[in-house]
Amino acid sequence: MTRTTTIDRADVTWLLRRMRLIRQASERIARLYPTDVMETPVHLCIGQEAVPVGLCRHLRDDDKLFLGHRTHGPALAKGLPLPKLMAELYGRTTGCSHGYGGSMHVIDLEHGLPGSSAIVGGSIALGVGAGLAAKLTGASWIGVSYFGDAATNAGVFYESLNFAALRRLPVLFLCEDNGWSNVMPKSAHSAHDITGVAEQMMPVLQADGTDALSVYEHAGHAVERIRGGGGPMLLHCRTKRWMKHQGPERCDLAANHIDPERDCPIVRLETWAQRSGMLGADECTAITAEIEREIDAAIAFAEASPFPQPELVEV
Ligand SMILES: Cc1ncc(C[n+]2csc(CCOP(=O)(O)OP(=O)(O)O)c2C)c(N)n1
Repeated sequence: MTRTTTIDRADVTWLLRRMRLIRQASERIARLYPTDVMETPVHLCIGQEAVPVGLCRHLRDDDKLFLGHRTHGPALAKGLPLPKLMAELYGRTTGCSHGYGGSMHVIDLEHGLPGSSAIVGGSIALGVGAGLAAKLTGASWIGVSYFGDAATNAGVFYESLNFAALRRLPVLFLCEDNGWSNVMPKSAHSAHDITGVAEQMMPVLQADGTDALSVYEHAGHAVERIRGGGGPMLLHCRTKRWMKHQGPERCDLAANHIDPERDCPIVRLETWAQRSGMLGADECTAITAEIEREIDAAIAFAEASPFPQPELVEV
């Protein structure tokens, strides 16, 4: 692969801002969750922020991104406004799914989020459908199927890759590989090599999913090629899950070989941005403070919003 993706100050600021939004919102959710104000299970993505932001910097609003159960990071990276996510978690009518969906079912058509699936692997064929629709109608969007490593054990993974490859559809398969299926390590849940399987059908790129620059660069190549008519690709991003599978608690980081400095995508990007002179330390601090205010406002919005009333349910 040739290294041609360029990155400028606006890109770096965007990547850092969105990662901070995802991290700080997740930390706030984790703090609030035990108080029972949220009407939904939550699958947080602390430590995994580099993957969604590196991808979504290259996506347009009309590109269709299909998610699984761990939605918050990629949905915010794609443009879902934080107040709509918070209101959804609080089960309020102003939420992105009108308070009926919760954390695992986020919809925002304006920002290319047509739906997400709590069924592991359920998002994979949907991205292929979006790619097929683009091809049949002449639309220029691409479909993106976003899934974890365990989803590749489902039969729909193979069927989707096969169909997309046969029809040369504009689809990106994004595997966010955190090495876990709930409490089961990959060695116990999967007998295949994800990239090896995909390589039989399409070009595969591998990015470091703890490094926003690596994901940004590889996703840039993939999206450019797919949009240019090159057919589907798979981007494999190995990353680290800092949280327990579900809920507000962290894993034992040391036991999981996670170093919160070395493996932190935010520390990595901030360090690089400051060393290379792209951003100053004061700018990074200002981003953190701004986002705390955004989170306060999003929570106030959610708290002030009504719950859905029974008469709003259409029969
Ligand atoms: C078809 C199906 N089987 C099992 C489950 C229970 N389940 C929910 S999340 C999960 C693990 C998914 O792991 P992965 O796809 O790698 O995503 P991650 O949670 O690591 O982000 C399982 C087994 C489910 N939701 N759907």
